Amino acid sequence: MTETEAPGADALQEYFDATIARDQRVEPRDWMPEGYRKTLIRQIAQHAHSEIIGMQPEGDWITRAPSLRRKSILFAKVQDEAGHGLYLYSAAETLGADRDDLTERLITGRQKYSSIFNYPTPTFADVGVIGWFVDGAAICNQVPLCRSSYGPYARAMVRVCKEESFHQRQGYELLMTMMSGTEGQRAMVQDAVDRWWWPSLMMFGPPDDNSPNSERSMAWKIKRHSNDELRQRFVDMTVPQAEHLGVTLPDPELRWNEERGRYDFGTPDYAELMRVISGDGPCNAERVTRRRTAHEDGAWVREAAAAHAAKHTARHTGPDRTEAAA
Ligand code: BYC
Repeated sequence: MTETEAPGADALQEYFDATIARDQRVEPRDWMPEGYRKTLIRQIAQHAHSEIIGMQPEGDWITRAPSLRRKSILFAKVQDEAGHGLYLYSAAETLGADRDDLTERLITGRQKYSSIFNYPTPTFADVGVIGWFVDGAAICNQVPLCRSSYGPYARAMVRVCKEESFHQRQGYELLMTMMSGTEGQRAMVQDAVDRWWWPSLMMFGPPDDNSPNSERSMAWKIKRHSNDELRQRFVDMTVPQAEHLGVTLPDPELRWNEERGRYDFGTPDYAELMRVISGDGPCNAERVTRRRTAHEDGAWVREAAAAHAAKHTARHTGPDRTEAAA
């Protein structure tokens, strides 16, 4: 190929394949196959929506936190999740997605978000268990995404994971405090553990033999490990933490497998996962309605910001300012 000649489709594909094979990053201005772009937009948008909808179950406890310390910790945690959503929407924009369009798809039920946020949070122990299980699962799933092949997504994950680790410890510390409290508090923790364990295992997605996107996403190195492998890592990490805390995980099949050097565990109810993903979970309607209302109520802020930006642009790009002043 001469310097002036534009590379053909085969050469572009070859360059892309070599970038993936060498474990290098694909960047926004690089050529990429349309399927790769679409898969990334799908996953990143779902991930962003999960962070934003994920503010609701815990956010419900901000006004009812039992002390000023717990309130300020929870406030900061929920605010971090908003930040994660914003980095991720920005990463999706680098692929040509439009943020308004993504929001529209979320509030009209055309794009997914994580199943886990469709479960209720009836007690303050849920805040602790979400930090421990849900942020713990997020760490297992997202640390490998720091090595995802798409640069902006991988880089966003670095900070997100640091914050999720902090959130997980926050949740665990809250539960340790409750477990050293009254009988009633200990029962509240065990009840929250019983309710969140199986939905947390479902966060990792359907089993590998029923995961239509995994093979392609792993070949492109968007995903680095399969759903089942990450679920297993989460179980292996969490069982000793449960023992230390003094709670029982609600799975009679859970036991150490000497041969595998890993825990055996029961099968999550994947029919329930599919029901929740398709919109029929305990809180799906409530979560989406609340997000839609917040979006509509915020219309005046977007209009004001757009009017301000237009005024600013006109001031700096309008007719010569010395002429205008004359
Ligand atoms: N919930 O072929 P599969 C957080 C969908 S927020 C809903 O295995 P893939 C936090 C899947 O999208 C963290 N949908 O798909 C925030 C696909 O549907 P489509 C959220 C699910 O993409 C606040 C279909 O089922 N984390 O940490 O290869 C407070 C078939 O699945 C779910 C992320 O978003 C589910 N659980 O793998 C605290 C991580 N599972 O699009 C914490 C990034 C599957 O084909 N995402 N589906 O119609 C991923 O790693 C992957 O997208 C998944 C699924 C592992 C989730």
